[in-house]
Amino acid sequence: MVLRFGERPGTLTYQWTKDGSTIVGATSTTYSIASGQVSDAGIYACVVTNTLGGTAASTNSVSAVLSVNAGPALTSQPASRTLAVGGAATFTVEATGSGTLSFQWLKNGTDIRGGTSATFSIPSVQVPDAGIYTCVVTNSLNGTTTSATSGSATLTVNAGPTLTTQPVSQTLAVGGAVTFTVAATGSGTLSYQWTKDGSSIGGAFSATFTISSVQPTDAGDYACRVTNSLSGTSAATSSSSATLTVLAAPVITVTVEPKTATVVTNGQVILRAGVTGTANTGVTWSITSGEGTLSAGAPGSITYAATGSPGTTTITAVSQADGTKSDSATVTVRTRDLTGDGLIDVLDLAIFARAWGSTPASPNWNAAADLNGDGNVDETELALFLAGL
Ligand SMILES: [Ca+2]
Ligand SMILES: [Ca+2]
Repeated sequence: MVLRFGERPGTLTYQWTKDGSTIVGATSTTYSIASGQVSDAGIYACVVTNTLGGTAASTNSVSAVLSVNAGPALTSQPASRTLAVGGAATFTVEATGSGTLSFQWLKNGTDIRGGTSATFSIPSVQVPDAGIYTCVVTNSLNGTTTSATSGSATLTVNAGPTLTTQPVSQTLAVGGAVTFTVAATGSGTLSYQWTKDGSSIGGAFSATFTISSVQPTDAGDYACRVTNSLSGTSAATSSSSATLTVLAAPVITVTVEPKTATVVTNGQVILRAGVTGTANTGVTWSITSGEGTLSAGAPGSITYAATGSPGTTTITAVSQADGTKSDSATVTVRTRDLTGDGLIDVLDLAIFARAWGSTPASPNWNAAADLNGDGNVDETELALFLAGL
């Protein structure tokens, strides 16, 4: 800055003042301040004294006002913060300064396009938004500009855990056990929530989820949502989906042949059980009503002996693979003792003879005499009767 005062006749001396006080040493026509400071602001004037012929006369110059553009001062700094992905970030500076203030936000030292207000906001924070944010505040005064840079504010983004193991799709039969597993890394304590077809599964809060006995209704898409925590924020990452396919259970059937049979007491009949739908075709035979004995035969067959009283006997084969599957045969046991007196003799033969050649439509039909149950009384009955004598 240079102040200059016009020259006058005679011997002139000069004394500069600031705010009315003498500036020591400032006795030239010009007064310079090499590096203006805020404290230099004030009203400057120069007292000029004219000494001519032994007389002195002084004149005060017109005052000059020196304003100093001290630059903006930041009164509030932006604050660092941590947000989960999707959160809203707002950084704010407050500054004072003469003239007009303008703002320019920077991320990692690079101007942010449009970031020209005292407040800079990111409505929905994403991972790439993480970084260091600063604001340069500039004031403009009488053609001068001065800037000040705010402190740094760090934006940390909690992006959620990283899944290192994804659940694997599995296929198994009804009744099997299935376990889905995830592994994840992340800050803080990780928490887990398994979902099936997008809906939360009650109690499924571990890194593994097990179904000990799979049912057809368990089929679906399974995933795990893993949540971490960081500086008071929490963020979740969902695993990929794993499909559980449940194979329909094979239908096990048991078929006993023959379904019905008629034998005379002490006679025998061989029953067979066919099993489908399972590799284990074994059955367990038992007499479920009536009398008689069973003796093992070839695999899948049994020999029933009508060792008891005449009547009806039910023999049942139960699948060893599935105890709910069974089939039965009904055996009618007849006796040669048609009189019921405990003897097989000529009296029984007489009854048998009366029914000889009959069928159920015949007047002389006697079902008890049809010893083999085939609907007539003929030579077969005769042979069976005689065999018992
Ligand atoms: Ca008899
Ligand atoms: Ca017959």
